[in-house]
Amino acid sequence: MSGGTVAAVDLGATSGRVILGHVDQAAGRLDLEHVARFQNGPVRLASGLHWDFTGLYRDLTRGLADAFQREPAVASIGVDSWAVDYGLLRGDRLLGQPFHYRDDRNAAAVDGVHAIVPFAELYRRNGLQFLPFNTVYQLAAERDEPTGCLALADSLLLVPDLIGFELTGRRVAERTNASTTGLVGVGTGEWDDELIEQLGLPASVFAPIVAPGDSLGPLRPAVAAELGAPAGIEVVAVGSHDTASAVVAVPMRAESAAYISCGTWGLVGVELEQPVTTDAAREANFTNEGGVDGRVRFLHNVMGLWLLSESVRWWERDGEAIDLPELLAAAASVTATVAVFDADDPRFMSPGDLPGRIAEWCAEHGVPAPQSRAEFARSIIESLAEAFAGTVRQASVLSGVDVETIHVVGGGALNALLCQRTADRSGLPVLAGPIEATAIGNVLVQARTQGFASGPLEDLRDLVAAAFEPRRFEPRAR
Ligand code: LRH
Repeated sequence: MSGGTVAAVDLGATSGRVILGHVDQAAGRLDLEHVARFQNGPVRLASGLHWDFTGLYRDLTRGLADAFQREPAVASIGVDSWAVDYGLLRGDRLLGQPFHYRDDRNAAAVDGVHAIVPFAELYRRNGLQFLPFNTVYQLAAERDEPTGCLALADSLLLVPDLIGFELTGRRVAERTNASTTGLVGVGTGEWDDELIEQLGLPASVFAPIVAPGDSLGPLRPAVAAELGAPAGIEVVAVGSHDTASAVVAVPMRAESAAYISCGTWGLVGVELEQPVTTDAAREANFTNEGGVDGRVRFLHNVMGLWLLSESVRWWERDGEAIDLPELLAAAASVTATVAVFDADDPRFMSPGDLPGRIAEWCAEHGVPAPQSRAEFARSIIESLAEAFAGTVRQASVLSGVDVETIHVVGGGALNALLCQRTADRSGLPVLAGPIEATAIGNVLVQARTQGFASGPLEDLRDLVAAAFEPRRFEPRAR
């Protein structure tokens, strides 16, 4: 076995990137080469909050063209993105820009779905925590809208699968991401046709499920020509749910560790071999999402760095530029006690005046609201650290994993204050990094398909641990 290079397209809610991964497991080599980075974000149209899919596709294909220019010997391409959102197709034609999961059309559909299949029954079948934007609720909204496109569509593809389709012409549903729709059986990993029928959704739009590591086949010739890619380059399904890819690259010992994949969201949980769908897990709103190699991502969504990025966006709305490292330094030197609010409160989900909503939460709960921006930032970090610590404790109790270490991966691993306060509030050491865990997980699954690496996730994680030494935060007295 020798090494080689693959290209990872990793799309987050605020930015996307194209990264080359050079892997040679036998030689202990795993390194990343950043090729392109571009903005992403919601676009508000008359019909609601959408993603600019065509802009994203343009940016990622430009990035891939750059990647092939730098490294003509790229062996394959893998794509991951945020979960739950989809595009509808009629033939090859995309029916409109995909909706953004923060659009509020979903809320109205929730009761209708639960009237047909009560939540407890839904949880037994799909094992998913309640999030108002799970695809199942979005599709119920789409089905009921007079202008909804579901009735026109002959296929539905989640965002990474939609990109895979544009690149190769092949329609598939990658399993880890399909597991976030709410329409996949938690025990079977296959579409739950009975549930789909009960909800009055058209079964024929769902594509065949494939597993991470499966090949989607070569690029369409026109795409290969546009990218300057050699003929025959294939697209490989990775853990196309970004969180599934991130968990692949957590350098942990799963029997004694929890992870926090911290970006826009803080995904806090443990990796299991079997799902936990007990009443207690349902009541704590824990999810059993599909992981790579059939593992289970038993976790809960905490609001994450969205609280900070959306506050900053609000403060910047009149054109003022805020320097994030400066704001975080000011937050670290706040000595006053700041409010610790419930970071899980659904009022923080939609875009807009987040500082105002934090102040409103404080007023309702009789605690003094932060005053300065530094105090707001500190209050957000303390609230996230408290939610992270509490969720790790719950994950441990619900799953039986005796958690000794917490791994923080993703952009949040760069936030030393957040990592330290998570260690302090949990009483456990925090190991921070890698920051690009999602891209690394994407790269490693492709590398295994290409024969540049082999073995179970544990072997891949050994490679990560050696290549990206984590930064350690010891818990201090609070
Ligand atoms: C993180 C994430 C998360 C989902 C949310 C929609 O990027 O994929 O796992 O719950 O976005």
